[in-house]
Amino acid sequence: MTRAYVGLGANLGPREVTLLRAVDLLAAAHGIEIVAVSRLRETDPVGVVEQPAFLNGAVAIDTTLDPRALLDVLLETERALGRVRDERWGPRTIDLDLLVYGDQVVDEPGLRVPHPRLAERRFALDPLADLDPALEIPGLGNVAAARAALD
Ligand code: GSY
Repeated sequence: MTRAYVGLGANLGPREVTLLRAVDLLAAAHGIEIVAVSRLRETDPVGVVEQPAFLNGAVAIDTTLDPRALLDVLLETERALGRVRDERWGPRTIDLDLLVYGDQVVDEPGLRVPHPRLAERRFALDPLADLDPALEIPGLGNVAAARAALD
């Protein structure tokens, strides 16, 4: 069993309903147990700024799935909630990012863990701090230090 952390984001449609539905779908997935859900925060868009505000959060899970199988569940959950992958940095009904998977570092086509932009994303680090400020992110230090480095 591995403790992993998944980022939640949405900036189209009924954002909170969609994010909570995503948590329900993950809870129902084989090989995933929900450990805790962070606060959901309204955040300004990063990257393409001319788009609606996001609602962001994160969930801690315990999983028997390997990182690739977990990613497949996240992508399937996005599809079930109506995500269409068109514009890379554009608005989305739901975004599920595999942020951290235990102490593992994965660098494969289509799958990099820890998430390669985690260090620069306050909208991802703040929810992780809700869940476990002492969490060690491989290659980055703990969550509290990563947030302090952003200040
Ligand atoms: O995968 C990240 C999607 N995204 C976000 C987001 O989730 N929150 C904020 N605040 N800005 C973002 N820009 C992108 S792309």
